[in-house]
Amino acid sequence: MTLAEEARRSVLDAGLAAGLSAAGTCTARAWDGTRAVVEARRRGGLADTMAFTYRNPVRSTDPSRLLRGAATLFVGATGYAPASVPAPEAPASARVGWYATDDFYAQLRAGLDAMAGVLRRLGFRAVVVADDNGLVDREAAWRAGLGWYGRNSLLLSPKLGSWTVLGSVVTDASVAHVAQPMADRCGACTACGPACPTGAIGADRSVDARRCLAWIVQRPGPIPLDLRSAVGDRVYGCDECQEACPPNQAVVVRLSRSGGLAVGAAPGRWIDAAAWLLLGDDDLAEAWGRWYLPARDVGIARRNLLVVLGNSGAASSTAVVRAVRAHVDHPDPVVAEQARWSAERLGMAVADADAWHEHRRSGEDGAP
Ligand code: B12
Ligand code: SF4
Ligand code: SF4
Repeated sequence: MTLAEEARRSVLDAGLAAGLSAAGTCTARAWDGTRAVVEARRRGGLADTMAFTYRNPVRSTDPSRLLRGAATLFVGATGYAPASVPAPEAPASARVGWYATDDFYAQLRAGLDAMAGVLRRLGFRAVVVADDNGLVDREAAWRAGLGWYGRNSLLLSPKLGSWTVLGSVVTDASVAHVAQPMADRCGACTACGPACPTGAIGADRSVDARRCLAWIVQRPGPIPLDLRSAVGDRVYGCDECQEACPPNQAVVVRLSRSGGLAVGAAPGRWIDAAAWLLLGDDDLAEAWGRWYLPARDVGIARRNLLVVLGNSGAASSTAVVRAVRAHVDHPDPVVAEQARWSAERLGMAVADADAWHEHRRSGEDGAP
């Protein structure tokens, strides 16, 4: 059944009123070209050990796998452009990717749920999908005319930049409106490539996850030795290829002037890495909260916090030294090895750390 244009608009308006910054529609036919790209990236090793949309490319590029009789995607984007940039406070502050400084996905889901609600009230079926393994979100957004594919592979909207999280409602309602996918607007710009600290961006607009810090800090196991310095102060996410992007910078300037679209919750940008490391496992898992943590393994969080301390140069901070020392004999070998690397980088002799642990075991005060 076809949805009249007025009803299509009312669905989009419901999403915009409930948390979306932009919304549009496209047909729900399978994206064979996208499937071929996902498979080629996986074959070429660019997906590393990631599952996500790579687990089942046939499913993640065909909306009818999510809803039989799928006809249309109502696609939404929620903006999170950082309107202000707070300064770090702790001697070793760890930086959080802008997209994770607040729960922007909750806002996105609220908008998508609102669109799904209207569709269901009109008698249609509707399934919400956002940032899971079900669908390649960017392809839906591109086809719905919400933005163009930047050279850094991100979906860039003229109004919001790439500071967006994306999702869709798959429905069996048909619409007559045909969106025009947006043509490339990067033009001659190539700023994101050299801005990437690890050279992860390919000439074909691909990102090699094996070198992308956003994946390196999520991936289980030790952080590859040759990438540890490049991780710098990042504990979760990486924004370099977005911050270097001129259209993104223009969005930030516009927002900070207008005060509109308040986003980028300032307190979420930095965390005190040493203080978090000294938390017990349950408290650390709670502090990590909604951020992705494979198998809820809090050792990955400790590993990231330790690499940040190792890169901090803050060897004169008692809290930093104490936090590193407390992990050199950690039962998780990945954590212990990372702590030893960080101790060495800070100029703390590991033997010294061992001696400290001996003291601690024999009941003396553990403070350095
Ligand atoms: C796996 C994944 C990652 C991986 C790999 C990233 C990648 N580039 O593939 C890692 C962990 C590295 C990652 C990092 C980040 N991610 Co991520 N990630 C995903 C996930 C789960 C799947 C992406 C996917 O399927 N990739 C498969 C490949 C094939 O897709 P692709 O690179 O987009 O390929 C297309 C383009 O290359 C395009 N293309 C190529 N050449 C050409 C030429 C022309 C002319 C055209 C038109 C198109 C085109 O066609 C390809 C097929 O569609 C999605 C969520 C989802 N379910 O979709 C989020 C998602 C892509 N990530 C997101 C975010 C926010 C990030 C980070 C910014 C987070 C951060 N701050 O750390 C970084 C950015 C890194 C970067 N430069 O991409 C957002 C992106 C929003 C946006 N505006 O684009 C998404 C959509 C999550 C969401 N639902 O909001 N991510
Ligand atoms: S997120 Fe960081 S590491 Fe990944 S491609 Fe962008 S700049 Fe490079
Ligand atoms: S930095 Fe330039 S090339 Fe890269 S995505 Fe932004 S506009 Fe495109």
